[in-house]
Amino acid sequence: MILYPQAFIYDLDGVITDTAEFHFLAWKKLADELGISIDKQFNEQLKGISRMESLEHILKLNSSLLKLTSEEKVRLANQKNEYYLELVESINSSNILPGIETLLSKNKEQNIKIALGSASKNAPQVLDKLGLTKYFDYVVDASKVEKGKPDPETFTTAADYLGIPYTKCIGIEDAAAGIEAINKADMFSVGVGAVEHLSHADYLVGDTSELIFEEIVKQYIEKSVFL
Ligand code: B16
Ligand code: MG
Repeated sequence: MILYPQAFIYDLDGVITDTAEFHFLAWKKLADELGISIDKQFNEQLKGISRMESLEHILKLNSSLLKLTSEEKVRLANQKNEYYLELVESINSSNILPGIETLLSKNKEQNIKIALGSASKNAPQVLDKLGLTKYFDYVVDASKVEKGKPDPETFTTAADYLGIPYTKCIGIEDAAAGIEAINKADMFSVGVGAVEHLSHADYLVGDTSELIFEEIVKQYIEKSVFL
């Protein structure tokens, strides 16, 4: 029997909108203040992981900072979030990445459920600013899970809420940790980005404008048939 997908679960940063750039700029500002230099290559490992885990990765670059107390670490993470919120303050629907609203409309048209699977505590707020909340049947953000990506919990929590088997879900991600989470959840993974980071995706596109509903479903069905 050919399986037709029943839910699409979207990552937020780097898939729906490019706030990934704002996360980078906010971390860079904090890192500069700590005398640590980070670049975009380093930033790839921060994509999709939680705020505190990202901070720990940055602090590892200067061993003298690893002994900071947990209170000091929380203060630094809050500071980064303030920088981030200043940057996202001005976003609106013009910041939706190409192809995304068409794909969401197609999902609705085909009665496919839509969920968000984001590691960001700011996800509901960002979705609102973009004017996209109306499309989503469920939103999973960092407050709803115990284990972040690459653990599958973000994606399985969304599917469980929607009552849809994992094999009938398609997850879309721009981060290596996110693709790993989708694969571990036994869902079909769609990667957006470069093959050097996302070679483990079931289907890979270069950017969001290439996220064509019919093509994603075709790739999903082909994989299901060969299972
Ligand atoms: P916040 P996603 C992730 O969002 C970002 O990719 C990652 O860089 C960020 O550290 C994480 O959210 C936490 O974000 O500080 O806003 O809670 O890609 O899973 O949508
Ligand atoms: Mg992302």
